[in-house]
Amino acid sequence: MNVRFGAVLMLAALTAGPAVAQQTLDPAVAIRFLDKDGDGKCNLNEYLTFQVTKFTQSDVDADGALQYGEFKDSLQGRARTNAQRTFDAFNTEENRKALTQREFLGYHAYVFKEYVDTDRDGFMSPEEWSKLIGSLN
Ligand SMILES: [Ca+2]
Ligand SMILES: [Ca+2]
Ligand SMILES: [Ca+2]
Repeated sequence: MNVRFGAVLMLAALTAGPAVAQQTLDPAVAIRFLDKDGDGKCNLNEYLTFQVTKFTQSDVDADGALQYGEFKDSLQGRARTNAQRTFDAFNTEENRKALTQREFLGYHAYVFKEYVDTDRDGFMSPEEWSKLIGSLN
């Protein structure tokens, strides 16, 4: 999968409203992009691999951690509204001024389990992807 497609996916997933995302990106295509081990499904690790990319993109000053503003900018919709509470809850390690990558991934593992994988089978299905995109609006 090329870099340009990744960028399109990222934009569709993270910045577009549901209507735009549905026009530009088939959920099955999104899952295929995230599916690194080729089993046709997106598990937690594959989801977190995607979030590592997002962490790097969101770390604007490239100091290896997300300051509150950087973290907030990485979120959409309701998650963004709750950014301060999330930041405080997951900011538990020694660096208290910013989220380390481990803390950031801890947050997204929580999101995957609580909000993405709604049928709790351990994978994000195309349907669950669609719901996630819809909820970002
Ligand atoms: Ca997979
Ligand atoms: Ca930073
Ligand atoms: Ca699932």
